[in-house]
Amino acid sequence: MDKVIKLERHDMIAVLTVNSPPVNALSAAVRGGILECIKDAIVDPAIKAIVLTCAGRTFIAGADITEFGKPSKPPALNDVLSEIENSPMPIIAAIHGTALGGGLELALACHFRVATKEAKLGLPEVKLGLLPGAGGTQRLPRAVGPELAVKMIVGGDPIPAAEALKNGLIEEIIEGPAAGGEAFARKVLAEKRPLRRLRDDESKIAAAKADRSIFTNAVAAMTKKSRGLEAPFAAADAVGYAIDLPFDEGLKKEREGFLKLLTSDQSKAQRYAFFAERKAHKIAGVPEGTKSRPVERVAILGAGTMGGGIAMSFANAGIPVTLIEPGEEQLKRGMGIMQKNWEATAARGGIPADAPAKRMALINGVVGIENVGNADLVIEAVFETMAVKKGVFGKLDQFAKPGAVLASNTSYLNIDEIAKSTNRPHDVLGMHFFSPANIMKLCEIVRGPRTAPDALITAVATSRQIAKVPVVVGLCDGFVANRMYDQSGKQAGKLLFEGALPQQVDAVLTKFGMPMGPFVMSDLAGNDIGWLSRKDRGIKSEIADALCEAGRFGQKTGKGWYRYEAGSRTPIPDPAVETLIEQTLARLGRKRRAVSDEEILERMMYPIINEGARILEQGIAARPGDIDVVWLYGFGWPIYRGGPMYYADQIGLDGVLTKMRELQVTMGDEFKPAALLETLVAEGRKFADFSQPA
Ligand code: 3H9
Repeated sequence: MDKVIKLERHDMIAVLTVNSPPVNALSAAVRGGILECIKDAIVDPAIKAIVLTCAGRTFIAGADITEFGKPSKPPALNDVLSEIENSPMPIIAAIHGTALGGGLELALACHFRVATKEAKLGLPEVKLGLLPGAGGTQRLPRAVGPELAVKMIVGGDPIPAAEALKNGLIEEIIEGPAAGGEAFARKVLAEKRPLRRLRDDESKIAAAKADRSIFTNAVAAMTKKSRGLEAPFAAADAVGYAIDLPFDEGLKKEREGFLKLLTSDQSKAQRYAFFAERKAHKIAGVPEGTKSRPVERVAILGAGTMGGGIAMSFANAGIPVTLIEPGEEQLKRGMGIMQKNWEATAARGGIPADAPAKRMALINGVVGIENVGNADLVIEAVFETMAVKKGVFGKLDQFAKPGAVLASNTSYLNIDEIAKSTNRPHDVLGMHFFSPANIMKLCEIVRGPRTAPDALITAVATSRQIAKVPVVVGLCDGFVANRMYDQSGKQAGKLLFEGALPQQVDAVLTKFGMPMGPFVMSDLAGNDIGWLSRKDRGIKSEIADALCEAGRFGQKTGKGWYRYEAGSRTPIPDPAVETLIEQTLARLGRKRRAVSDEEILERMMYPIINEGARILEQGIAARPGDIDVVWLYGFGWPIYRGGPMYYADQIGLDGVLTKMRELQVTMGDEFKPAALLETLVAEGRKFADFSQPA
């Protein structure tokens, strides 16, 4: 206990410090230690107040998630909290870093809370498919009122200390946690402040008791984007108990809701995703002690959709950008689009009114590649052909400063081939952003055979700095994301030849939880892009070609696989598309058949999983979890299904293999099972058991 909890007596103040790196999570040892120290301090006649604080980078960041799913060890967190709340002397939580989940719940059981300026406070349990299980849903509404409580509990995002102060969640902003907490404790004693037990304070929920719409409106606003998820709705119900029931009954109902979610498939998947994202930070083949190169300024080549979005991501994080185009006109257009984008976000209240000007000021738009000289990282986002890329990298070799990391945003091309056009292939790698690049969080960091480890971790660290989720991948056509996505894209096209309609395929995928189906996505991106590329490569796809020949390029032409009302982005199924499909099939002498939703789902998902297995087999991705992170953040895979590899484990690899074999017989070798899939099934293992050979 003395290792994780330290109790110091500063005359009449007991300072209790939790020291359990990395994030002071509430493991059994921490819970037990806090309980024992609090009991010790309370019975000490010299002690008049207790300050509860933490060492290291943060206040308690929540329950210890690694303990979930294992037999529970005493003491229960709720018992620790009721000892704190019922203490006869004031207990003050002195917060720095992040007080999250059980950490904030513990602070809410204290009589007073103070926090440093940069601290954040939140109940993010919904992001793990849970609801706060230690009184958070009952005490937070009593502290800040039901509207903000719903926002924090159902949305899961933390609030900064200033907002916490404004809303009565903390009493004061302090300089440092230990000294500030102690000074505040002395003030409480000097002023003889009465102990504030939130459980007994109903002043902030009184209005919602009289008019429940205050609560229900807040819930309706927060659950709008929670399609398919269980936790936000259960969490909202739990906040409702705070309004409708006496405290102890509410606490009991909260606990029931928490335990139900704890064993749910959704929460298991969400907790898996949490750890998968963190494991993806661990990169093999980087010698211990390798340091990331400093990145103070970046240059981006190309102010088109991708380049502009990437530049916005850097400016959003406060990093200055030199944005380069070969001509004035394209540059002006690119800069104008960024400005408009930010202004639209500011108009919606998403960023402060002065943010667009401040962010634009960080972007220096210039003409000419020779201007890359002062950048520590150069990201090329120019036209996607090898010849163009090689030309650009050849010039970069001439103008970029020594030691600059040279990244290509290519989504398919061979990074090593691109690197050959420089005399510094060790500085070259891929940083593949996803469209729209200012929104999508994934960044595939493509490692070539000659990429230097420090260049690699520089790209990883920099992408984290701009709030992206980096995943290191190896070299192959399309890397992880597009290589897998193309498998389902191919099937989507083929399903039309057999009788499915675009709206049926899309509906199956959105029901599964994907944000949109492939045909809505294609309408959004522009159907002509694929058409032009097919023409270029001499490839035919009769239905998609007929669609484009009819001028149905997608949203931009008001019709594509769907039709769109003027000014609307809502896809409306169009009988004209069904006719077009039927005519094309008749011309090809093919007959439509009924295709079941089940068949659609299997044919869209299993080839993805199979390709994922090949990617692992070939060492292109280090772990199945890395592939899942790619799908979660690159394509909006529903987090409550973990990712395609996790999903495959849940439905059973033997079932996937059997179906792939069946489809191979009827449809051909595109359904040939991956060797790794065969091996895992033969050995009775799952993707979760897979690790790359050392
Ligand atoms: C809860 O509290 C339930 C209660 O209501 C009811 C209970 C009855 N447990 O993210 P990082 C590890 S639910 C165990 O890279 P950062 C993490 O795996 C919980 N481990 O750092 C990583 O390990 P490794 C509610 C945890 O600075 C290391 O710490 N709380 C936990 O970017 C560093 O993590 C949450 O949901 C944990 N709770 O971000 C908060 N948290 O080095 C979850 C982290 O071996 N945590 N680890 O890979 C976070 O959001 C971020 O970790 C935090 C730090 C913002 C704290």
